Amino acid sequence: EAPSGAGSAHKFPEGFLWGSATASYQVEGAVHADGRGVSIWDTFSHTPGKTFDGDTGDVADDDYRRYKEDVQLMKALGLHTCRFSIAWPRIFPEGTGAPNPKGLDHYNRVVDELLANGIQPYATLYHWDLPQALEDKGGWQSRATSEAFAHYAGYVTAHLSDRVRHFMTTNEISTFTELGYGTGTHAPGLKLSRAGLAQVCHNAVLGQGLAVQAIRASARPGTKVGLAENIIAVTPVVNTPEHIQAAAIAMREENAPYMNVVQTGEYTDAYLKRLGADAPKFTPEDLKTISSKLDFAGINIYQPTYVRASDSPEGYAIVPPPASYPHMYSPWITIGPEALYWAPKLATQIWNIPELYITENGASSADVMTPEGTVLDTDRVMYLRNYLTQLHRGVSEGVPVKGYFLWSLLDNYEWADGYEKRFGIHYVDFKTQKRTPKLSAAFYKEVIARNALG
Ligand code: PNW
Repeated sequence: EAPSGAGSAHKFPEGFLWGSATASYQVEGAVHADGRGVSIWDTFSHTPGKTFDGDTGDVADDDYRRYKEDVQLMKALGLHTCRFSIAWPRIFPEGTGAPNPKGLDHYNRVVDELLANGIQPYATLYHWDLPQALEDKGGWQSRATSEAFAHYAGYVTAHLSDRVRHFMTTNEISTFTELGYGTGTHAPGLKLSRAGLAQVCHNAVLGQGLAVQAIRASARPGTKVGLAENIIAVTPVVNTPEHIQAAAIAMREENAPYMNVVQTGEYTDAYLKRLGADAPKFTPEDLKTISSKLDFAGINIYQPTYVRASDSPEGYAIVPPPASYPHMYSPWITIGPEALYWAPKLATQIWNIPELYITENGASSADVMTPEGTVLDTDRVMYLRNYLTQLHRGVSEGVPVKGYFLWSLLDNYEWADGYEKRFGIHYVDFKTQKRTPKLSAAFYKEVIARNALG
């Protein structure tokens, strides 16, 4: 008799979508192919001292040329869906003006290849590769970029929405604004004043809203529009009503200029008060545009932010992790599986979201290839198993999560961390471009096959 412990534990609902996620600049390479324009990440990564070891996305996973092989990796896993991003500078090399048909052709081929293999494409329109020509005119500091983004979004969706039925406008507005224009650790590497950064955030959420409107105007009827946002995943320190209530307040306030304004059309009083004279300049019309109705929302969740009730005017306090708190290979990925229970639950309740996706979840590991040619990433498997268990807990309580996209299919260009931090469930030898499934790929394949964790 087989030992117990395996079986149908933690079954997900029928039709739950299992996917993987990638982004154009992190996997494509081929930065000069077929008329692609320069993006801010080309400029930034080629600026000495900005990225780990001077790493750039010039070659990355060479997925621009190897996409068929990568679709076969997805098929072998049994994926139902895949999230990928479209490089704006391939479509409009200068950001605006004349489109580049060869750029669009590439994504036509990718979409056709996915569909031919039974994989539903979910496309992100902006995963941080802003055309450099727009940055030269102020980038997200300028409202002209918000308008150019909407135009690009309408153009792409007009051409792909006969086959791509789900689009995400932006990926992680909070990350690309704060790191790109605040700390300067991501492209374009600016350190603006508090007021300057607040205006960048405003222009980015405005661009998101304008893009939603442009997509509604030009895409095939029934095309679903959402976004993928790295919300602060507030998690009550103790599961008692007072701390859960504090986490709900924190969900609004901590995400005030990002997901909260997108969902509600209002900047919170606390946010405006905190910024005072540095608050962004906006009109009531802007707020209506920013909160244009979405069909679904995506949240990227890697780590928890612990919250407790407090006597402060806000009614909550953030609890920072002590130095001993465990994390994955990237120090910022502190391990808190219950974030994948609380964040979807609170987000869907507070913002009344009808359809939610986990558009990214995953982790870096200090992966090494064994002499036998495998990668035994038991830490990533541990991480995924525990986070998915908490996701399951929410789904079985009725939290409307429709699908999960694991970051990432492949080791890839991890922005300022270059190739040092690997997030893939397939190992990539960056000298030969050989892909090898890690232990985590075998784990994920089993989860998908059983639609369950056990
Ligand atoms: C996300 N942080 O980025 C992105 O959407 C991906 O492109 C990226 O590869 C993935 O997560 C893993 O990092 C983030 O410092 C980058 O908090 C940095 C942070 C969060 C998200």
